[in-house]
Amino acid sequence: MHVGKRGAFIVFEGCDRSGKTTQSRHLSSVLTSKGVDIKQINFPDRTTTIGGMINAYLTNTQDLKDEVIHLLFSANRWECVDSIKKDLLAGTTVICDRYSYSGAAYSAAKGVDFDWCCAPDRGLLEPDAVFYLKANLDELTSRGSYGEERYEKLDFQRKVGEQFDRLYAQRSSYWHLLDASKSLQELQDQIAAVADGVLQQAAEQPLSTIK
Ligand code: FDM
Repeated sequence: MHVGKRGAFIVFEGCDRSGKTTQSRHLSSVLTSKGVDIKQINFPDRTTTIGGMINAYLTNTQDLKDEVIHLLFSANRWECVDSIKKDLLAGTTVICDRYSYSGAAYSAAKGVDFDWCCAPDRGLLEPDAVFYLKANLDELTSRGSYGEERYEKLDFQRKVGEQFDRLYAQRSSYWHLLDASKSLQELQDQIAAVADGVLQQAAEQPLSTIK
């Protein structure tokens, strides 16, 4: 049996272009430089068979019913649950770019029932902390136009933002709201300050699952 302290499960969420990828990579390198064992992952994981189906959908080469793609996104997380758990129990901190909450926010933004959207992810590992980069959509578009993928449209991103706000309101105890319009440096400092406490707390707590 492993007797050391477990790693923390840290998730970054937010609309497209809110800076999640930049900030999650930066946190990984800051913690690595402090000697923390880190694994960086992201969802969707497009490298698996299910991930390939998701990629075909996102790049508009295949159409799927809203419910079908929703369940594929969830299955893509379920296929990774054992490896995430193994890493955490071995003491590795897992930093994840998008997770279950993107699943609910993007599908609910299309009009799929919110509770139905949350149901398939019950039982997945619950993060110790979620950094929610809340974007002012008008400011984000000034960073350049959206790309070519299916969801990269301003009106849709607004609806996704409303769903993220709803998720945040229900989970504010472990979600950390960040203003994505702040400078990279300000955000990095804010995240690093919270992360230290998250790692310490996680080490003392058992893993929990999404209810
Ligand atoms: N996305 C991502 C979903 O719609 N559901 C999910 O469960 C996840 C994890 O996929 F538009 C959407 C969010 C985004 C797209 O994400 C691809 P990246 O981060 O741009 O690869």
